[in-house]
Amino acid sequence: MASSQARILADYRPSSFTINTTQLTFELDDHQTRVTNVMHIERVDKDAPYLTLDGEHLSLDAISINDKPLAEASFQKVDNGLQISISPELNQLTLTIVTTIDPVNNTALEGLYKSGGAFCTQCEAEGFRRITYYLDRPDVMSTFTTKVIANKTMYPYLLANGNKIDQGNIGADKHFVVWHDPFPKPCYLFALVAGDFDLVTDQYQTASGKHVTLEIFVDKGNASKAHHAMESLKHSMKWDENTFGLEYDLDIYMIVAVDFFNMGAMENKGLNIFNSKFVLADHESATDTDYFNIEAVIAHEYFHNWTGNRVTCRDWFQLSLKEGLTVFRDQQFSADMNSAAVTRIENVSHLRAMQFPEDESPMAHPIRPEKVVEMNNFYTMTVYEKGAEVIRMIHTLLGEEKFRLGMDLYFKRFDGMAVTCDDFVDAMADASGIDLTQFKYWYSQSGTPILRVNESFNNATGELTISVSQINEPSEQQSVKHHLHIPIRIELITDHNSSAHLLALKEETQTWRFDGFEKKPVVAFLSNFSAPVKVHFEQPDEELIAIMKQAEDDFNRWDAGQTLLTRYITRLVKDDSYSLPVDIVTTYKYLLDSTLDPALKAVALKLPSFDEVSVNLEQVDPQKVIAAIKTVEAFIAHNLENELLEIYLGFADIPYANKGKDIAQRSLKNTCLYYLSKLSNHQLLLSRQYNHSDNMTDTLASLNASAMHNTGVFDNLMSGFEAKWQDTPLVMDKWFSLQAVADREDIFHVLATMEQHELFTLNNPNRARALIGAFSHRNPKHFYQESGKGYQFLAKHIKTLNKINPQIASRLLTPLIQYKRFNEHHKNLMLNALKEIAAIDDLSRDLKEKLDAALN
Ligand code: 7ML
Ligand code: ZN
Repeated sequence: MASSQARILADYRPSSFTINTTQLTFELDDHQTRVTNVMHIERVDKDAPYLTLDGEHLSLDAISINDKPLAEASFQKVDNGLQISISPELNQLTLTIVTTIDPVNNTALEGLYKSGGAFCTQCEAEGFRRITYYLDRPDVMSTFTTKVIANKTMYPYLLANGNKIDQGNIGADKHFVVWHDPFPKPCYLFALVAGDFDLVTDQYQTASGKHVTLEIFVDKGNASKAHHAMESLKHSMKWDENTFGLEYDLDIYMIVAVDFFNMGAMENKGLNIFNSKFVLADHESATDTDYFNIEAVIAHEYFHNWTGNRVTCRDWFQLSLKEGLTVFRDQQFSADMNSAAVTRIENVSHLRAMQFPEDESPMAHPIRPEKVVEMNNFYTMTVYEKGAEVIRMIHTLLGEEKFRLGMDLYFKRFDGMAVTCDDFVDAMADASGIDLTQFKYWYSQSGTPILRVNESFNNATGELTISVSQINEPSEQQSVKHHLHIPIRIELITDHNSSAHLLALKEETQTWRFDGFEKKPVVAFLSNFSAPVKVHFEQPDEELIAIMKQAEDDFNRWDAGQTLLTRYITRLVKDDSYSLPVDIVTTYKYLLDSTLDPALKAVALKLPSFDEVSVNLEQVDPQKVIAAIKTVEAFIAHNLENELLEIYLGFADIPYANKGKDIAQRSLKNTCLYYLSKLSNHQLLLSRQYNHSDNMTDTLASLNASAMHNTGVFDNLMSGFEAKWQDTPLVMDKWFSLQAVADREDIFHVLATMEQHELFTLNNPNRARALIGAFSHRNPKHFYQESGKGYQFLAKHIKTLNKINPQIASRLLTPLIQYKRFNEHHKNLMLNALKEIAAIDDLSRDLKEKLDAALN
């Protein structure tokens, strides 16, 4: 039984032993893979009598010290590990451990497992302990040599970290390869892959002239879908050289795409392993969003080579050290490679929809958590996305140049080491001369701060006064919260121009004065979303409209529109007879007619999602929120019919191209289609677009609109789609998701049919997410049905997944543990579903931690 002891940040102690070198030999077999692990170990703490190694789901075959088998009395199995007594005079030793593991039955997909026909590994955070007994903690760094032995025909490629140093045959049908990674690393960065693949290769020459071989391994027949990934990799390598002066450090960089993977991808040194959905793309099977995401994930994993691998985390509480920083880096890269404004807008709406609710949930935690039961539960929106916002604030406070000096100093001080978030912030402060002492509270406090803004204008003196208060609500974990150091960008907009300012809020309340105005300027507050906060600012609707039209910063223009729309939706939630003002329509007409980038027009037209609206409400009545959003949607569709149709038809028959301009036009065209197809007289556009489409973006847009508007053609189009794509699982995931998000009365019947579909299996995380994840996150109308059937449906699958794959089960639990924000009726229904899950026996550590927090 998994132990559910919490680990505490304050209890951190360095390891009593180090492992200087690790030699692994894998004799691969479906059910009985033998792992021989030879470690050169050194005692650091002279008084330590025991060496305690981590290990789970292992069967121990042999153990020896300096080639002498250990007597039974000198070691014992303990909870999730092995305790070995080391005689006091033995300060250096060679420990050899042989274990057997069962990759085929490893459905948790942690450690060594089989994905399709290939062996592969996932060790972060604590999966290496399912491969062999080890000091499975990131501050124990070792050089790894890995020998892989397997059948030659079934597994022609045998891969591990580093450089290939030897290979040969063993008997008639086996072969072996030996890999050596010269960079000491924690075991969570270990990787092994064995299988038969198509290989796409390329070359990269670094700024200093080093030649690097680039290899991408994909399932047979998929080589033509790996080119975008390869281009993205080369762009990432160049970008990191140009932006941070960081070059790649090994002779070879390998990426393997696998179908069974819990997360997006993994940065194992020299051998990244990817969920195939973040590698494979061609325009017939992948959308513009898929292309964007592949580029971002390839970049993210590549950037980890410096922020994560060369400098790693001291302990898992410091996860945001590498993840927040690497997400910030991949966001900056994406902004440089695509529309910077649209990229930023999408990052922010993602944060608001996903991280803000998490920060109000029973699992709320600071970006550097202080208490962890199951580490897998902390790969969160908070650690990643809020973590990236915290790095971005440092970037804002320091400016581009000093931020670069800080990064340089960080690598100079800590290359090859396992360090803390404090170490990072100290490097930033020391390099820039800027005091970040108060800023560090961003690492230790959970919750979304609220900024309350007041303004006043003195007509006689022409002076504008802005005062800002910060509210950091106490939470269960933290009863007292400190004031934070918050960078606030603003724009002051007059009839003639706009000026930008950066304010640093450090006190509870501060006031700033600006003079020289003839009449009151309009304040666009929190330009570019300069801090991850909520803003309470009673700004007149007309001023929001002025910002939408006139602000210099594109983010501000979008954000003012979202604030206005959220207001309309909220008014409708309170009073469904509220009659919507036409201002928004007039403004949209103005914007649509302007020369604004079509991609920005598209995001401006997109309404805030159910989650974005709900997170700003005291108590959520979900059906009212959904009805209000639909009312605004219909209002826009009716009042902008002609404009939307004109734009739509203008872009309708442009052949596919993969350029920024084309992507932007498709985005606007499909937003228009979405609105137009709400009107019965334009629903024919859906099957017309579906039938004429030469790319997946347009195909999916027509199907999605058809699903959301409950149109008569949906089932028919979906059958055609299934017939065409039934042999391409990644595309069928889109089909499963469309089935799951449809607005139809028989949705639970549809879901039940999908579970029976021959391609559907809960064992594959992508399939599980495509159906169950999509239903619970992207079909609020039916997930939050008054009947509670949505919660029951989710609970049923979580119970099944608890045994198959606890990590995926735990991720899917997210909407249920946010029950506190909902009205009594829904709260009770969700609580019942949670209690039902909590009642099963053999509850995984992952689920138990969250349920304990939610039901406390
Ligand atoms: C974030 C990852 C994990 C978990 C990937 C697993 C990773 C840990 C791994 C941004 C882009 C792509 C993937 C992820 C992500 C949750 C999210 N180290 O590299 O962070
Ligand atoms: Zn990462």
